[in-house]
Amino acid sequence: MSRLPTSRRTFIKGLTSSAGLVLAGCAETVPPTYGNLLRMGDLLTYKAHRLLLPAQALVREYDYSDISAAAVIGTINPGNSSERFFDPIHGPTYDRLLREDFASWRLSVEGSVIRPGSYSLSDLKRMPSRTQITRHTCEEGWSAIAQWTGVPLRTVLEACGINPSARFVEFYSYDNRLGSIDMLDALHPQTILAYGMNGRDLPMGHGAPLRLRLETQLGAKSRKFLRRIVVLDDYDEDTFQRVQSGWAWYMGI
Ligand SMILES: Nc1nc2c(c(=O)[nH]1)N[C@H]1C(S)=C(S)[C@@H](COP(=O)(O)O)O[C@H]1N2
Ligand SMILES: [Mo]
Repeated sequence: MSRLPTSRRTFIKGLTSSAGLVLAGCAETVPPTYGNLLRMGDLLTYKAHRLLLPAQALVREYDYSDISAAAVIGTINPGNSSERFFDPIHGPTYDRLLREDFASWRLSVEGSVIRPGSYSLSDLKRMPSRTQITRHTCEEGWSAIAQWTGVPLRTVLEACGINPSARFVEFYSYDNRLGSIDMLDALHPQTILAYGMNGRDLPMGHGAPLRLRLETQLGAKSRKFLRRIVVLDDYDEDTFQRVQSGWAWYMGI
């Protein structure tokens, strides 16, 4: 057998060691929304991304001097009943938690995991953290650079022990928004559950007490005001459609 050039060999070796586990779980070349005519855009962007990008390529990180004021968009206060995505059940809970500085707030992690559990903010802050300065790109046409600090989602998922059959992660917020991502993005090193922004606690408008930072996709996928994470073996189109029909599921950038 002919020898591969060194760079090629290293690349393949890297793939089998670090990303092998991830690829084994997600050997899909079509997104889970495949077959739905309204979701044709998902197929194109998903296929292009998954074929062109190495599985765990990092997005660009910036310097302190690049930090800009990030615009607050979407829900600003989930506890305010005049917000567009106000949730009649979880909105009032958020209002109470906000007034007590999130002391009794817990993130629940459930679904296809060996040890479902709930985590306080200090539990999450005790885990290894990651700080990154990245560009947030909103599908509405603006972008901003900010510094985010949090715990890698991967660390939390490993603490709960995801089942080998797990393929998606769903995020529930205190406003009426829901989002899901696949395991490849969930285990990406820059996918973090952020509790800090620009060196301070995450401000309310930007998603206090905890938000997702999903750097590989458009801003809308970085869900704010998290309360619950559910690990899924199968894609749950029904839940997704009910909450937000008309949007692309895969928003890779
Ligand atoms: N729960 C929740 N998450 C959300 C939103 C929202 O309204 N509710 N808006 C999304 C959109 S469209 C964008 S662009 C970003 C905005 O984040 P920012 O307010 O920190 O700039 O949050 C995303 N996450
Ligand atoms: Mo957005």
